Amino acid sequence: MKKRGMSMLLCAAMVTALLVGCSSGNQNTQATAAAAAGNAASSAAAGNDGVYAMISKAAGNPYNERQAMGFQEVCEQLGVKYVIKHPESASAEAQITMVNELVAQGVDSMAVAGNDYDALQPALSAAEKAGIKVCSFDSSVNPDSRMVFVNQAGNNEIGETLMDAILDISGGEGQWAILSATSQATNQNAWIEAMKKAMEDPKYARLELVEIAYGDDEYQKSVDQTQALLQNYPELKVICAPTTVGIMAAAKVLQDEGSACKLTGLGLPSEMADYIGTDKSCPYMYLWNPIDVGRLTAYVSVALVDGSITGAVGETFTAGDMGNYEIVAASDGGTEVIVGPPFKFDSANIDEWKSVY
Ligand code: RAM
Repeated sequence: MKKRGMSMLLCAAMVTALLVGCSSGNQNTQATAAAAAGNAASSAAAGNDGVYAMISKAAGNPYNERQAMGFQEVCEQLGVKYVIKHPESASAEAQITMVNELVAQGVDSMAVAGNDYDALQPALSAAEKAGIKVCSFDSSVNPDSRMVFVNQAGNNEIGETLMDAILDISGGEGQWAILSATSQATNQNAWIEAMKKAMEDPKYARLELVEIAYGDDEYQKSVDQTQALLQNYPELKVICAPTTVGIMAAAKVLQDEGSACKLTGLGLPSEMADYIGTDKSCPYMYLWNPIDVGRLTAYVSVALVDGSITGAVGETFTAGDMGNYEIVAASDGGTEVIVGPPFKFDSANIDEWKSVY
C-alpha cells in the first residue's frame, strides 16, 4: 500500500515535470510530450487534477512568450498542470490542428488567442461538447466559440487612445497609415474598427488614413511594408502600428532612414527603448502588461473548470494577488474580463519599464 502510494506520487511528479518541460520545449517535442502526459495527468494528481492549455497566436513573438510566462507562473503557483502551445505561424489552420490534438488528449480547459474570429468555431465547439472549458485571450474568437474573453483593455479605449496619439504626433493634420498584424487578427481588427469609429469625431477631420498595411506579425514583412508605405506616401506623417512586432520593425526603419514620418502604437518597452522619445522615431506608445494577460487567463481557466464562473455577465472572481474581477458584456455580444487600461510609455519612463517586459 505504502509502496503503491509512493509510486503514484512519483508518477504524478514525473507527469508534472513532463508538462512543465513541454511549455518551453520546441513545438514538436511539446506536442508529443503533451500527448503522452495529457490523459495520464487527469488521473494522477489529487485535488485540482485538471490540465490547462493555452494556445497563442504564434511562436517567435516575445509578446506571446510573456503571456505564456504569466500563464505558467499562475499554474505553478496553483499547483495545476498546463500545456502551452505556440503555432509556427499566425494562422487559424495551425490553431485548429492544436485544438483537435488537445481535445484528443482530454485537457480540461483551453485558452486561445484567435488568429481568426470565426474559423475556429467548429473545432472549439467540439471541444466544449467534449466538456472542455474554452476561453479566448489577447485576440478573441466569436461568442459561440468561447465562454469568456480575457481582453487586455477595452477596444474603444485603445482605439481612442491611439487616435489621440496620432492627432497629437501629426500636429493635427495630414496623412497617416496603419501597419497591422495579420488581416484576420481579431484584436487588431477590433482596434482598427475602434479607431475608425473614433475618427468620426470632427476633431480628427483633417487626418487622412491612406492605407492599412499588414506585416503578419513577421519582422521582415513588417519592415518591407513600412518601406513600401514610405515610398508610396512621401508626405506620410504618422504610422500607427497596433502590434508589438510591427511597431518594432517600423521603429527601426524610420529611425535608420532618419524619416520625418513618426510612429506610435502598441509596443513592448523592452524592444522599443532605443526608439522612444521626441528625437527618436516613436515619441510615445502604449501597452499593458502581457504577463498579467497570461496570469489572468490562468485564473479565468481555473475558475471555469472549478465552476466558480461560467462566463456570464455580472459574475465575479478573485484572481489571486491581481484582485477581484467582474465579467462584463463585450461589444460583440459575448462576454469579457478586462485586464486594465492601456499605459503610456515615453522618454520619461521607458528606462524604468524596459527590463520589466
Ligand atoms: C502583437 C500581437 C498580439 C498583440 C500585441 C499588441 O504581439 O499581435 O496579439 O496583442 O501585438
